[in-house]
Amino acid sequence: MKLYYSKGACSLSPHITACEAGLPIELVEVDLQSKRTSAGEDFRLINPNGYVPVLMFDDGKKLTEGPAIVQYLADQAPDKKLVPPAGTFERYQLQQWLNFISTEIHKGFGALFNPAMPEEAKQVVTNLLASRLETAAAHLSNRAFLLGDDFTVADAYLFVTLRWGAYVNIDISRWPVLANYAAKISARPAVQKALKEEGLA
Ligand SMILES: N[C@@H](CCC(=O)N[C@@H](CS)C(=O)NCC(=O)O)C(=O)O
Repeated sequence: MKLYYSKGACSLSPHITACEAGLPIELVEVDLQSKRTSAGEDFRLINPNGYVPVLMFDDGKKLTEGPAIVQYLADQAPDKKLVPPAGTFERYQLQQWLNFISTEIHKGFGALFNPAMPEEAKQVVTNLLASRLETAAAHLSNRAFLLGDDFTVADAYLFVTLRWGAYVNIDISRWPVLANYAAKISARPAVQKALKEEGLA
């Protein structure tokens, strides 16, 4: 399996998941500006949308969209309990969080990274994003991880988005709960492995 990724981007979430699951994956770096892989391939032939992550299987099948990829990877190592079993209510709660992170947090940050976004619009997005981070902080105020006592792929994803605060002037330390949560996740050996492999630790 190959994971097409870009340093520190949302593809870090499936990368962390693969490390947590102990699954061997080949990493292929993508330059998101030029849309070329490190091997010089045209990345748009791999994902016409031009974005990471992409999980490519040895038989040529592909999976895109982070929330789908992390669930696929986690399901390959059920003993690691990175996702609740399919069909349980907890699995839908996991999907609720993956969707919330994707649409309310990830895409909020994404807009702030966009150099074409006018300053006034950035302020609107920043305020909305802060209210969504407030929701996550309130939820985490009385539990260790999003689903309770156990780390799941939703935590890997939220952690990745929280790292972006520093780049777009959203100071996560404003929410001590989130800062402590991110520090705890960052210290996990599998997370450190993924960060090192992307040259981020
Ligand atoms: N809907 C996709 C969005 C992925 C996405 O936003 N990827 C960003 C990096 S975090 C990207 O590659 N952006 C480059 C581009 O869109 O040109 C998913 O959830 O996986």
